[in-house]
Amino acid sequence: MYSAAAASPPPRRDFISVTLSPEEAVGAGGYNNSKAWRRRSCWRKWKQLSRLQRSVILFLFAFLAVCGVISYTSMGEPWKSLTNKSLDDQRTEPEIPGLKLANPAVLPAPQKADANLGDYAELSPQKLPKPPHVWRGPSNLQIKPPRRDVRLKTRHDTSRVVEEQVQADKEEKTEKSIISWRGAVIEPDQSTEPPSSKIKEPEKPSSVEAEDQKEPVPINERQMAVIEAFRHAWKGYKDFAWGHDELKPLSKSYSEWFGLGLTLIDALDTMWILGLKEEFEEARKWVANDLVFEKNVDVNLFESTIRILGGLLSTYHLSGDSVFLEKAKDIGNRLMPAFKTPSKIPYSDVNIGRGTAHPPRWTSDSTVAEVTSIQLEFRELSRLTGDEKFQKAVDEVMKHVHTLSGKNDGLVPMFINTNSGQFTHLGVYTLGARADSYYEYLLKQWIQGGKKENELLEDYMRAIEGVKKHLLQKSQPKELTFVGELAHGHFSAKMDHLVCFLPGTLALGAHNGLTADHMKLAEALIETCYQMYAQVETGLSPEIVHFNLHAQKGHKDVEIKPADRHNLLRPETVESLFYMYRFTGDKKYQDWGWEILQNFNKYTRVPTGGYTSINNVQNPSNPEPRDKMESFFLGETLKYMFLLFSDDIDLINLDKYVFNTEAHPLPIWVPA
Ligand code: DMJ
Repeated sequence: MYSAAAASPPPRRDFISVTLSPEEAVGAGGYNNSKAWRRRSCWRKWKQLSRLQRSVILFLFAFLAVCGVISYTSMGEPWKSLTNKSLDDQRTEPEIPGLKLANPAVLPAPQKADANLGDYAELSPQKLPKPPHVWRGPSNLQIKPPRRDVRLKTRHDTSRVVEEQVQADKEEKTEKSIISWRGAVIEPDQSTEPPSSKIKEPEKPSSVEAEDQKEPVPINERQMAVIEAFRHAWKGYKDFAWGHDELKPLSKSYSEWFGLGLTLIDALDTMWILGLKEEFEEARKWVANDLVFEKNVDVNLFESTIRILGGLLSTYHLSGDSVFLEKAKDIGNRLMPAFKTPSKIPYSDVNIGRGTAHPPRWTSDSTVAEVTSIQLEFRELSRLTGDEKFQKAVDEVMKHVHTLSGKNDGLVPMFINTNSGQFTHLGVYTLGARADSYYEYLLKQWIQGGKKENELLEDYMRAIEGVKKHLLQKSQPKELTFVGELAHGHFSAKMDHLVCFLPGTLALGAHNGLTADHMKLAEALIETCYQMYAQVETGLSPEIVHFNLHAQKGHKDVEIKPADRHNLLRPETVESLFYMYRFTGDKKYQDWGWEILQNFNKYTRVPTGGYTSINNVQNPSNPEPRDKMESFFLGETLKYMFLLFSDDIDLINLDKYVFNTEAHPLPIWVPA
């Protein structure tokens, strides 16, 4: 209300009550005057009140103050976190450029699955089985936890609901901070904590949620061709190498590495995904009855973890059959002596019968990629068994490596000493052999744990910046972006085929909210990896290429040295093609993969069964078969081919599963 009195302040302002908008007050002679005047007026009014009236008002003020304090304590943390968030933004932005997160964690706990393996009909390539969990996967392993109010209405049993409620309340109480990388929110860290010291109830894989039981997407012709290729490979293995590590398809025999049926175990989940029920059943029987780890044999910790432990765990998740979990626990326990070293950096080799471990004969070093690429599997084993020791051992390795000096802008050397725990052979940096999956597992552990373990993300982002700074170059004449190597300050234009995991990993990171730059780099690198096939006479990549940095008449981008022209049926390019197709939908990636499959068929297929590595990708008339089918051809290469040709994003949904480095899908964790 505006009054004439306000226009020129009255001489006895004490007794006049007016309400002014600030503008009015300013227009009427100044806001400060008006404020002072109001203060005095209030004080006089207060004095005029009776004692009782004053007490009542004071009591009301006190009551409101108490309410205010209570509501501040419940609201305070989020506010504090938001403040920390912007501080963190300022602090970290210059150090890790380009990091932008979009999708925070999505993680439920697995529930019980009743695998009814006997239900499938006979399978033929024309008529594939329709197990919904094949096409959808046990997707409730990783579906977003419903909001708490909604959660109560789901079809869980009562005790589960109560457990969830208690857990949710616990989570709310323990929430500490929200950390931000350039404006994106990462939920508070829960999963980095090792599992509680007492043995918990084991987790179980889940049955399929009703809403996930959609009609399967029909298999297309290219997928049929993959199934045919798998069956051909499997025929060779079954006829000549059953229960042994690797098929020698030409000599119709086998080779042993660990003597643990490596190819069979590596191929289990591929058979499940391809819908090869009959083959799967037969292999399952072998696992149940003939797979024995009580053997006086030295195994490589890394290889047996990614192929055997990883293969058993993923097959357990897909099938729900506890025989695979039992075997996984057995091998997991037998590998643990590797961690008994002065530095807790594990030895490379373990005798799984004797329970002893040792480094290779010539050194006390372990390979960096090996000790840092066993984490997804051991962490999952802890989650499933409730036994913290597995996760504790591998987390300790990551934490230690995180703190080590000797890195070059996030790039790691290739060796680490098991006594001192320090990097050795400093100054050599590669994304290829001996370092490759270190980078892959930084990102994938972060995803597995629900995007909360910030040290992993920090190391990953830093490393990719290191790659950009030190290892990226363009070739001539096609200007292909490639990842070279650095040795004591000297750049080498050498790139292993192994490095072709990188485009897929970068794309996966971008899909999980990291910077779009990573996707751009992924697109450039997958083109390069494809050219490593396309520019070669057989259309198959050699093990290693050297890129031309300067244009020379009659020279392509890719040069191959005689010692490097073999092809081991490796998966990395097909793996990255799969990620690229999933995330972009660009059919050229499928077409490139299709070309590669045809060339495998043309140059590596052995008529009597199986596929073979070759010695010379440059000689189409005689590629020189090596007489060996590596287990990863069935475990990885054909699996990624099949997934690449599929248009069903729920066929191993990448928001629910993370692939280990041997292509075994493991669930992304969800808070219980
Ligand atoms: C596989 O055992 C794994 O992919 C590993 O990470 C690298 N080498 C082979 C495949 O090339």
